[in-house]
Amino acid sequence: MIKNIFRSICSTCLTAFFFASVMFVSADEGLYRNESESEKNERMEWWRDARFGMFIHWGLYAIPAGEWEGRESKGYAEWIRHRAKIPLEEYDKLVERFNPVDYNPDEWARLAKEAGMKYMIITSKHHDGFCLWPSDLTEYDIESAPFDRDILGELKDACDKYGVKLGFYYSIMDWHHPNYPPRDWETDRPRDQVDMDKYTKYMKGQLKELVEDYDPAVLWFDGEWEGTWNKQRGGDLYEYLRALKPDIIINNRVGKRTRNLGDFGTPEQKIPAEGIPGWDWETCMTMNRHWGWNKNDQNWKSAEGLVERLVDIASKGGNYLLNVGPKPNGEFPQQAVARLGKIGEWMDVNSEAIYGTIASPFAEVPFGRVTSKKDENVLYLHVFDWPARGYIELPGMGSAVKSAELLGLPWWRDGLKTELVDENLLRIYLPEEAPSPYVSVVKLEYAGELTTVPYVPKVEADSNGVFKLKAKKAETMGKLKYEEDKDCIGFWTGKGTAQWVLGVENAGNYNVRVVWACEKGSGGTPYKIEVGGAAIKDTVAETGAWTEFEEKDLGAIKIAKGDQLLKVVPLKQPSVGVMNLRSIVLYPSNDE
Ligand code: FHN
Repeated sequence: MIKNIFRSICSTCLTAFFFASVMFVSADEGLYRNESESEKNERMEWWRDARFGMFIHWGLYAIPAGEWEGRESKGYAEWIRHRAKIPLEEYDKLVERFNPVDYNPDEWARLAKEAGMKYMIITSKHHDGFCLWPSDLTEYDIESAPFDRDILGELKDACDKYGVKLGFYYSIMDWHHPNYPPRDWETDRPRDQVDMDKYTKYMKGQLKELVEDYDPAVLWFDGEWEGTWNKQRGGDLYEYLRALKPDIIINNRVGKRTRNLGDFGTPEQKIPAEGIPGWDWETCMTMNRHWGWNKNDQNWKSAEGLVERLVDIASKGGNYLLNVGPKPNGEFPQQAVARLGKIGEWMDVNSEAIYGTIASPFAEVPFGRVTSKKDENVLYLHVFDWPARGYIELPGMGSAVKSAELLGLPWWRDGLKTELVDENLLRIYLPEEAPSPYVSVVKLEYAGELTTVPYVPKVEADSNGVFKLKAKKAETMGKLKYEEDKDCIGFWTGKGTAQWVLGVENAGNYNVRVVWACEKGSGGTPYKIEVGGAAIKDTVAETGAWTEFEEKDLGAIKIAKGDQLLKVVPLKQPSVGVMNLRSIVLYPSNDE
C-alpha cells in the first residue's frame, strides 16, 4: 500500500515535470534526443567500454521448451504460442506451472561476471505479455504464479553484488493485452478493445514500475515492427523514459529500428561486415539457435567461435550481447555454462584487448582482427590461426613500434621482435606455442600519432603457381564495391576499377580465367585486364542474372617477376552495371 501511495506522488510530480520539460518540443526532436555530444558520450561511456553483455530470454515459454502437444514447434522457442497457435486460455495455464525452484540469481550474475560480461539484459516481458515482475497493472505477472519471489529484484541485487549492470528487454508487441491487436489467427478473441493509446499508457505505467523499482541501466525494446507502432510513439516513449531516468540507455527498437531514434543499433544474429561507423551498435546472438530454452536444440556454437565473434564485433566497434535461455526450473543449460566458462578463461588473459577498445584502424588484416586503444597508443592484434611460419604481418602500419608483447606470457618473457619487411609491412615474430586457446593477442605499442597507409595485400601464387584473385581481396577505386552476400564485386555502375597486387616469383605467360555474372539486358560493356603494360580485352557477356556466375578463359598474358599491379578496367560507361566479378584466376601457361 505504501508503495502505491509513494508511486502515485512520484507519478504526479514526474508527469508534471515531463510535460513542462517537453511540451514545446516538436514531435521529431525532443529534449533528450537533442542532448549534446559530450553529454551523450558521458552517458554512453560505460556501455561503450563494456563491449560484452549477457542476454537472457526467460518466461512461460521455457516450460514447453519448443514442443507443444508432442510436436516440435517451428520458429524460436519463445514464439511457441504464435507458431503452435495456442489459444490464450490454454497458454495461460502455464502461469500456474511456472515455479523455477532452482532459480539462483547469484549464480546467474556470477556466471556473467566470470565470463567477462559487464551487463545483463533480461526479458521482463516478451511478446507473450507475461511479466516477470509483480506489476500493479496486470494480473498476468509473476504474482499469479506459484513462485512468490521477486525475480527481477533478486537479480538486481545479485548484479549489483558482482558489478554487472542490469537492463530489461521489454516487448512492445503484446499477444495477451486486450488493447493490443490479437494475432490474426485468433478469430475468437474480441477486437473491440484494441486501442494503442490505451496500450501505450499501459506500457508507460509498466516501464515506470520497472524504472522506479529496479533502476535498470538499459531498456532494450523489441517487437516494434508491427504497424501498431510508429516513430512518433517511439519518440514520445523515448522522451518519457529519459525524463524518468535521464542516464538510462535505450536501444533503437524503441522506434522503428532506425538510426535516428534510440541510443544504439541492434543488428541481430549477424555482424555488420564493416561495423556501423559513427554509430553505437550491439549485435545480439543466440548461443545455439533459440533465444528461449528449447530442449531439442543441440546446435551450440563452439566456445572458440563465440570468442572469435566477440573479437570480430569489438574490432568493428560494436558490443556483443550473447544470449542464454534458462530452463523452466531456473537453471542455465549446462552447455551454456561450459561455454561461458571457456570464454571467461580467455577473457581472464585478454580482456584488456576488448574492454575500452575502439574499432580497428585497418580495413582488414591477414591474421585475424585488430582492436585499438587510441589514448594509450596501443594496438591489439588478435591472431586467429597461429602461424606455422613463425610470424604475422601487419600491412599498412605507418607508425614506429615501441614494443610488442604477447598477452598471457609470463612477465619475465622477452618482448617480440618486429621489423619492417616492405614499405609499411610490419612483421612480428612469434614463439612456436600460442599462449591462448582460440585467439592469442599481440599487444603493440607505437610512438606518436597512429598513421596507417593503404596497403594492397599482395596475392601470391599457390603451390601450383596459380594466382586466385578473389573479389573480397580486391582494391576497388570508383563506383563499385564488394558484395558480401554474393561474394563478388558489384554495383559497378561507373568506369571504376578493381585491382590486385601480385607477388610474382615466376615470370611468364599466364592463362586468364574470369568468373562473372551479368543480368539479361545489361551485357556488352568492353573492358580490359592489364598487368605490367600487357593487356587482354573482352566484352561482358550476359549470364542471365546478377547471381548466375559463369567462367570463361580469355587467353594468355605475359607477367614479369616482382610486385605487379593487375587492374580490371571498363572501356566505356556501362548501360546498367559492368558485371558482378567474383574472381580472376591466372594459370601458368605452357605456351611461350
Ligand atoms: O521476436 C524476437 C525474438 O523472439 C527475440 O526476442 C529476438 C532477440 O532480440 N528479437 C525478436 C526477433 O527480432
